[in-house]
Amino acid sequence: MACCSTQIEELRDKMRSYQQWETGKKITWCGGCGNYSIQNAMKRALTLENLGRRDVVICYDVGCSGNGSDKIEAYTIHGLHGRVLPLAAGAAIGNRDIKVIATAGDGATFSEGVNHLVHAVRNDYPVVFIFHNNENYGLTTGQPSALTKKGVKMNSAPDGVAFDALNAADFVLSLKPSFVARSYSGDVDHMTDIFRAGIKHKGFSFIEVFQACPTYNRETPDDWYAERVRYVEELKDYDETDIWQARKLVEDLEKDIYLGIVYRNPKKQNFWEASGL
Ligand SMILES: Cc1ncc(C[n+]2csc(CCOP(=O)(O)OP(=O)(O)O)c2C)c(N)n1
Repeated sequence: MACCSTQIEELRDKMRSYQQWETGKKITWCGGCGNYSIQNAMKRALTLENLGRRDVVICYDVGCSGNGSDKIEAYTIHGLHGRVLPLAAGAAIGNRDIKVIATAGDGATFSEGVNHLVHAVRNDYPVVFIFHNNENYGLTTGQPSALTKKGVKMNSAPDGVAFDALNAADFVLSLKPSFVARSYSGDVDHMTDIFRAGIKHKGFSFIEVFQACPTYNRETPDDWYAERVRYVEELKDYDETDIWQARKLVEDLEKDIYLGIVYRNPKKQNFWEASGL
């Protein structure tokens, strides 16, 4: 009985600490949008890592993902489109005692802000980057991004996208990062685990979340992902410190889409170590 009541008390504590993130603000995301579960997984990961709302700064880019900025009770900054990474790096460098999380969509990250991504990886800033890949510019109603698949018909590309899509994880791996992981908005438990691993990492954690966008990206809805996602843990002999294995693993974006920690380089010096500051 004593054991039971302790467990219930612990559960209540967890719930109270989970509720600290709630703002009660009106949600503006579409029904079925992956942002609900991504934001929930983020709250769960923070709670399970025993981080409170005054222990984190969450930096939001402009976009549907950015509209999460007032739906979480914490220090949040809603910055300019494509500029979330320098904003987050500044916050992290300005206060070593605070955990910094950045979120942005694929439009912001691979067009307006791709330059910032390159330097965030190179400098290994202590920032957890939750990259929302819904394969389009969602907030402005479905223009193709550099990650929209070739041939897909979008609102401003009615005949289909003419160019090959970039592969986000492979691009980042080519920059010699310290941490690359992938998850999917339909799997909250998996996202929670991956976000927790990213929070624990000392340098720049690049986390790609494949995100359902039922309104504007009808090509890859939840069902499409559900049939294709696989887990790195299922692979025998996978070596997450081998960058060439990692690049091979992330190549396929059509058939077997692997989720998990794809690459980790424990030897890379983070921003503080390399700069000696
Ligand atoms: C410099 C700049 N360019 C364009 C815009 C217009 N704009 C606002 S949100 C948005 C789309 C964002 O798409 P994405 O970054 O993929 O995020 P999502 O909405 O899909 O989450 C655009 C183009 C802007 N606000 N600032």
